[in-house]
Amino acid sequence: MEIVDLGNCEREPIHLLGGVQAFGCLFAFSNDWLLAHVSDNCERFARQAPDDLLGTPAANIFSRDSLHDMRSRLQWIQYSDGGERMFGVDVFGDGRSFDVALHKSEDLIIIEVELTHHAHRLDAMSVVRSMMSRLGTDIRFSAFLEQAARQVRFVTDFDRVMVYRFLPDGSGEVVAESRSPQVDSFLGLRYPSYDIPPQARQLYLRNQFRIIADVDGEVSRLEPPLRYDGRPIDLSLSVLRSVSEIHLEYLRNMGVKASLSISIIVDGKLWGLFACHHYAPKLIGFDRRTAAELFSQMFSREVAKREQDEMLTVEARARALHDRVMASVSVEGSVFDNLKDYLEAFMEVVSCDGVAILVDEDYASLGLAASPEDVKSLRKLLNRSAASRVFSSNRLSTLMGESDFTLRIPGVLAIPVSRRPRDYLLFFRGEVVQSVTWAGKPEKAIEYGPNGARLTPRKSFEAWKEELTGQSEHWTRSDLRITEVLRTTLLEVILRSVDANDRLQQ
Ligand code: BLA
Repeated sequence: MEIVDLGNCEREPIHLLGGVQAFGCLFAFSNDWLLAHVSDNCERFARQAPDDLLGTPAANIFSRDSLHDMRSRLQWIQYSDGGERMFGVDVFGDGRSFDVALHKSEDLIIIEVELTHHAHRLDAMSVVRSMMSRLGTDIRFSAFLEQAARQVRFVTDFDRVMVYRFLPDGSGEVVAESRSPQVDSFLGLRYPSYDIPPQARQLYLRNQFRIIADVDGEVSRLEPPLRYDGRPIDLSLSVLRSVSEIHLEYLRNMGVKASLSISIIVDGKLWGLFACHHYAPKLIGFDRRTAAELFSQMFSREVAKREQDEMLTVEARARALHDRVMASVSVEGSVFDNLKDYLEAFMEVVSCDGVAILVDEDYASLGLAASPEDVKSLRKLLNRSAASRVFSSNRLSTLMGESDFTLRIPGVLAIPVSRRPRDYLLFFRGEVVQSVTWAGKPEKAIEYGPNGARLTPRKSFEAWKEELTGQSEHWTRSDLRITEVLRTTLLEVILRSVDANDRLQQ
């Protein structure tokens, strides 16, 4: 049987493609500032062909002042993983004005230049300041995201700006949008995780801004293509990096001619992207791109703050419950007796359809309830999972098979109360049939070419509806945080109950 390996998406070496988008020029210098590589479009910039430039000192290529600036910027780079930027510089000493990005790639000094966009220059500082002030902090989250999309459209002038948010399974959804009236709405559409492969997500944490000025645009190759040690040049931090052909095909299939994407990073993780589309080639100046990137960084902090505030509110509620329970725990009561009176209170702090307590053979429940037999089979599953860990699932049938029980109660969150045989406080959630609209049927398109089978971007993005059944709402980070607080409550109740000694011995 032929084994088809479809890892081509994951393996695409997007940082080693050896080219830049032709609107800018890349110079790579050795440590002693001799030109080691240059993109083959250099004549338009430095007015000399690659062969004339390679091996020459930077002082023969750049103006004295600009080289002086570059050298001093280089000192800062060692303190960060990013790069430095300079705007409106007369790089070649001939009166033309360029914007410059500077970073290190291993032992190479990389200088990227592009012509300054004079037509729509902007003062990035004041623009970002007013963008932030327009965001508004006391509005609902959805309105806040929409306002952010509007601000990014304001500064980039792209046809469609989306806030694309990653979901726990790696797929993503357009959660906010601002668009020109001429283009369709993508709001609410879902995209599968392999549309943005893992190495791309990894890279987007380090390099937070990507521009594809023209999906059919020219690519300028680096000359020579390989480093002195025979390896390709790592272009991870480049701002002009040419983009994977697979992804260009994806955008062409969508009908998009230019794209921008800006990372939204919350708590060190890629939370989402501002994804921007334009239906004609579009290059916006480096100053505008920088303003949009800076805005995204400040916006990311605001998202983190909102998530943190929500967590604090949730924790405060759980702590209040803790205090209430602890104030009235009876030292004469058993663990079961002490907990069963609080089922209603537990249900108030965790959003759920039912709650139950299972201690030895004693079982009490409130709201949506599992039968004692179902709960015992659930306990078998729970006892097999890691001790003292909170267990959660929003699709129990994947672990226990389909049954009346797992279809009726697909969502379970279980907090272990003791060690062996384990007792549990259980939260249940009923089924929620979710209708998901995918942008195109998310099936993997396999194509057979000279190198065997490979995954290709899908050709149709026509909305495709899927009804997701047999699952409950996801348990969120705040749900899990509350259960952490409740675990401490449970531990203290156990310590104070009459059967404490028995339980601790187990
Ligand atoms: C990269 N895929 C990307 C990027 C986005 C998406 C935003 C970042 C690059 C950019 O700025 O355009 C996907 N774009 C989307 C999504 C929306 C959007 C989901 O606008 C929703 C609105 N893609 C595939 C398949 C493969 C693939 C099957 O569909 C692999 C075979 C690969 N996507 C792929 C690769 C990159 C990518 C390799 C990296 C491109 C690069 O940075 O060089």
